[in-house]
Amino acid sequence: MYTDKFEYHDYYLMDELLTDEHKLIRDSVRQWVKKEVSPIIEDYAQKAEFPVHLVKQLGEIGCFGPTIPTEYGGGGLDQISYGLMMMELERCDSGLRSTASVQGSLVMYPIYTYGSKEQRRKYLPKLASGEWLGCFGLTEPSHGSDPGSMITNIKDADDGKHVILNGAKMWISNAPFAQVAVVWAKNEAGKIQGIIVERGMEGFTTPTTHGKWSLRASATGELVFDNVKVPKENILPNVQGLKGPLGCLSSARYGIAWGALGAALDCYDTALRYSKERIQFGKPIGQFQLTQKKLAEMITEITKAQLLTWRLGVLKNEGRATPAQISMAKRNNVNMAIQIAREGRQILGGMGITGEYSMMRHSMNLESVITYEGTHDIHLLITGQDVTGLNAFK
Ligand code: TGC
Ligand code: FAD
Repeated sequence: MYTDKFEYHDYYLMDELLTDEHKLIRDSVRQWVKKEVSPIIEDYAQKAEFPVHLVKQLGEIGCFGPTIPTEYGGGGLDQISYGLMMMELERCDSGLRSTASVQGSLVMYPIYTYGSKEQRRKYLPKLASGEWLGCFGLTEPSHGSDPGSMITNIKDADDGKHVILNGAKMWISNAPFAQVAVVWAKNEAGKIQGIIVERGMEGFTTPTTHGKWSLRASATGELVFDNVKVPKENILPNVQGLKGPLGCLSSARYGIAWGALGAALDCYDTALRYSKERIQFGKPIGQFQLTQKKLAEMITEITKAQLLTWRLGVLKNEGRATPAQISMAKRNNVNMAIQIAREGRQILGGMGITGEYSMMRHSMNLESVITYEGTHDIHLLITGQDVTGLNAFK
């Protein structure tokens, strides 16, 4: 069974940049992960099962919507607190962080930011507590990197009090267990709008996606809408256009930048410890220069990413982080983590491919993380557009 011996690595004394409250939040999530999740996560991943019992606990420890104001059940915390939480969850498993970042950034955030007072009151407290789980439907079978071309649509129904929703979303985290879906669809004028769809509405189904080699402890599914009659009051009133879902992605991608740091730290910590314990040719493998090169490069990349991410958090707290800055951090950190997982697995030799260690699970999970919320190349093109002023997408 995988055991959690994790020790934090802080080469540039970044803890000095955190407040006592930040450290308390980080340490309490770490303790919860160590006690409740680390002992079971490998088993759930091996069985490709979603540990649904953790949803309520994630709510109880404040991981759902930590930056949402307390009057709606959120934590009222700053962006660095949110980031630190995502880092601790993902150092255990990217799927665990996915559950929390979808709920907070992709479901609660749009309801809070674009929703009416009634929508906020109805949904946010239940989502914050984990009583309800939510999902976010943007990607479609034929429209992934280019969500603006979506075909899912809403049409006014006869009585004017409802819309009829048709279409399908694919690759949706949390979908099979979600009570609530924030879905993006085009209205009759061709404008993208957000609409809250509830489980139980006739014509709405959420088939599970099977056969994943990645994010096996996270539930993924489709959202299928076959003439679903949805009350008009479920439309998010305060946004139209692609900037609605992309605004949510800015929040979630920011959380992923922190999350990827967690996965990288866990892989580095595991590889470092193993390199000091494993003896070959009469000495610890950590004494060989080639192993030291790997470890030295890992901690260098982690340290650079820690600084990048912390600065992004400060800018986000000040309301100054741009979508392109967030793209840079998401892209850099996930790529950094995937390289470290791969190098780290090599340090573990054959043991690295087993569930005795978290390395291979991180490695496989990060293949999804480097793809969702905008692929590695899409984020590169966002940076390219930002620095040149020239748009590669159009
Ligand atoms: P474009 O014309 O560039 O932009 C349309 C409008 O949106 C604005 N905008 C943003 N607003 C807020 N935040 C951002 N990050 C924004 N990026 C752009 C933009 O200013 C414009 O506003 P306006 O007022 O002029 O209308 O749009 P485009 O169609 O050319 O697309 C650009 C592109 C390719 C960058 C974008 O579509 C994109 O990011 N594609 C990647 C798709 C993606 O990330 N999908 C993620 C699906 S959700 C998911 O994966 C969840 S996984 C969750 C988990 O398990 O953790
Ligand atoms: P495509 O868009 O078909 O891209 C295929 C390849 O083409 C990629 O390498 C891409 O970089 C490249 N490409 C595309 N356009 C260009 C271009 N202009 N220039 C250069 N290269 C390009 N979506 C949701 O809405 N909600 C969720 O909760 C969610 N959860 C997910 C969970 C998992 C496990 C996974 C794997 C995906 C999830 N997604 C979710 C979907 C995810 O956001 C998409 O997979 C992602 O945006 C890429 O879309 P695609 O898979 O259709 O790939």
